[in-house]
Amino acid sequence: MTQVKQLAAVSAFLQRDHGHFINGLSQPGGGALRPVIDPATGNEVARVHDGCAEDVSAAMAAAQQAFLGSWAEMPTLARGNLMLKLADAMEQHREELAQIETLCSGKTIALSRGLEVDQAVAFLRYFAGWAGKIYGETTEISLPSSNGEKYRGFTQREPLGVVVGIIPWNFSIMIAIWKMAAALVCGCTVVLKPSEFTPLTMLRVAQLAADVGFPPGTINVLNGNGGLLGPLLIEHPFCAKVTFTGSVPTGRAVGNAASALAKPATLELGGKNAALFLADMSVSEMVDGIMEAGYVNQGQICASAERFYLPAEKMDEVLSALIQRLSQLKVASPFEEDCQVGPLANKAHLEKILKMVARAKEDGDEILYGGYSPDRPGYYFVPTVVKVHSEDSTLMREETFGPVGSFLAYDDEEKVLRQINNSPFGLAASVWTHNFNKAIRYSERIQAGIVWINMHTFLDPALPFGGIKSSGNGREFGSAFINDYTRLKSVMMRY
Ligand code: TXE
Repeated sequence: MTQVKQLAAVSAFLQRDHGHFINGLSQPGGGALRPVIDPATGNEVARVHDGCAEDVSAAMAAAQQAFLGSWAEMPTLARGNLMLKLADAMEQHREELAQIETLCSGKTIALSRGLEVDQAVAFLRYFAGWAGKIYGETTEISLPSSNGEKYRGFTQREPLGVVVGIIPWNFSIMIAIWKMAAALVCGCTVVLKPSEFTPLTMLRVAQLAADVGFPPGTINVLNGNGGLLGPLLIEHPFCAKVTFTGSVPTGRAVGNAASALAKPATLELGGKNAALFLADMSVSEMVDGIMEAGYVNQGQICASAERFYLPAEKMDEVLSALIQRLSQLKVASPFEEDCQVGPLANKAHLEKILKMVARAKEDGDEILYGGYSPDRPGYYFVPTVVKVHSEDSTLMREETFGPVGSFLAYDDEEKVLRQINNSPFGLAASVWTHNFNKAIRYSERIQAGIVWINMHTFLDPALPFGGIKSSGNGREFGSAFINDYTRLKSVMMRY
């Protein structure tokens, strides 16, 4: 089958001396070199210098200078236009960005193009459209004046300052763009810290941003060890806010570090998202829904479903049709155009999932399909179907962040709603049925930041996204992001 040919631009980019992008320039720095591993082969494809305290200071100083100077002085609409120009440049470099992403994350090339780059471009354009539309309010002053004088008050939204964006490896471009675009359109500047596993894509995007005219310091990228750089960035006096997507334990550490200094933090953490199928759905509709909800990008999407609740009378038929479907997926190099199952994103992640499957077996759950690494190089893992014996199974409570669907049969809809809500997490969920009355009522009762009806994992820039309970706080997208990246100033006058 057609193997994508590596672009000359990608080969040349990989050979460069990589590190950071600070103050409008690629700045490799002198830190230790960390290999970038292609998860499809286990081979090294590039090396990137780790950042240190001096690099943090340089990036934060550049971002602060731009925040107070060039970015603040630029008319709002001109900022939006620059964001649109960056979106155009990313579109022009779509294949190059997609290939770098696939090399670092193992995402299939089709998903890298269509989900990673195209979606990032769409979100960037959406946020650019907010330029000039971020308003305050005027208000009458409520208390009476004593000498006939009058008062008037108004509020205005002010940018917070330098935003530190900490990015995971599952969508190294798209999630970085969510955070960066929201910050920039509000008038903030950014220092982005990509995952150690996917350090390259945002270096390329930052260069494209400089090429289209973003002033030096508005977009900075700092690579290296999150445990070292994260606290240094958050505690830096110029850091006005942190926005994080990633695992629950790291998110808690980030939230604690920020709140200790009274700095706002937007935390988008994982979950154990549920998908509830009501009995009126046909077997093939259920299988389509399960594939959409649980197995896209090998389940490495924070909003993917991992807990599936199926009506008892249809469970076995659905699972055998699902296994049939999964067994037909093409496992291949993610650079093959028709690859449907690529590798997991990194070795540590594969090892974690293998351990969780071993634990499920100890819990007495039935691995009906998959659950192992196929015999080939790289970090491949066969999409897995597990029939769990109880809602207390580890697989019903802890996130695998992989293609591991856990299935529990139910015969009482009231009871299943209680089971769905009996989770420490609340990021996303879905209800699948032709009965719209029930769908709406159940969506109101399910405790999650977003509930889809007859769909799953579809994120739109116009609709706010974020979790409740241990899945985080703050909201991205829609108009809700404005609260997270601006502060309200009140002005009062006498006349
Ligand atoms: O995530 P981390 P990791 C889950 C997934 C995976 C597990 C671990 O199950 O197997 O998390 O992955 C930076 N202060 N998810 O270790 O640690 C780090 O450098 C500040 C789910 O990659 O959460 C990276 O840039 N930052 C998830 C980012 O945090 C720190 C997506 C995320 O890393 C830091 C990714 C610190 N002390 C993994 N320590 C989702 N739900 O979207 C690390 N970092």
